[in-house]
Amino acid sequence: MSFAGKVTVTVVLFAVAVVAAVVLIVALLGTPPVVNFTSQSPGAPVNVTLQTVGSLGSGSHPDWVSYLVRSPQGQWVHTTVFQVPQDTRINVTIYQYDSGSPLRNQQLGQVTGTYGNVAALNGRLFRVINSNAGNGVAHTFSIPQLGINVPLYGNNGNANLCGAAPCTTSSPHKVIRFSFTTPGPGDYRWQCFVPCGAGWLFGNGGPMSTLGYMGGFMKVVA
Ligand SMILES: [Cu+2]
Repeated sequence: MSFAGKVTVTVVLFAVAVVAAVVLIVALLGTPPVVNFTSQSPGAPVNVTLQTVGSLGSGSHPDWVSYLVRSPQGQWVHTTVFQVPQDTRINVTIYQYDSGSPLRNQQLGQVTGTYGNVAALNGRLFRVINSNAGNGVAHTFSIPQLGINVPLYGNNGNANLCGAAPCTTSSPHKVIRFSFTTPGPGDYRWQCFVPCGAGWLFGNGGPMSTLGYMGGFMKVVA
């Protein structure tokens, strides 16, 4: 190869490496947006509404399972990062649109860390879901640092389930409600503990390990 040829190959390879590095950095920095619930009147309970969907239906991973957060203005936002005030009662409502399956770890079928260690499923209080019966568990809402775990009962997998978010209540769904009090300021990791990343090693890759899908942060501020 001529000297000019070697220089050309070197320059081209260097350019490819630079582009790859930039793409990687952008991907790593690309955190989902924050939905802010802190502008409400101080001390008043904060209502946080989420939904879970079996396939997001848009974006770079349309077939991934995902959570969404509804903004105080009523817009569904594809994110798993939300901000709430400290020492405040948080009333969580989750619209669950996905099917379920038996849990690998039955302990995740238990409600912990909420007011009274209970949650409501379609208005009925429950402390535990036996995921080996009925439709199983679709996802969990869990904040390990605060001892919070709530299993989300599945919909019948044979039903005509919503396949593109934001889903509306015209699709089969479950409504899960529970409350807890926020601690002091900090970023609290929350996630689903059902290995629901279909097609990934043991179900734990893809949406299970990507911010904005099956896990995120509850940002607690003063
Ligand atoms: Cu999940």
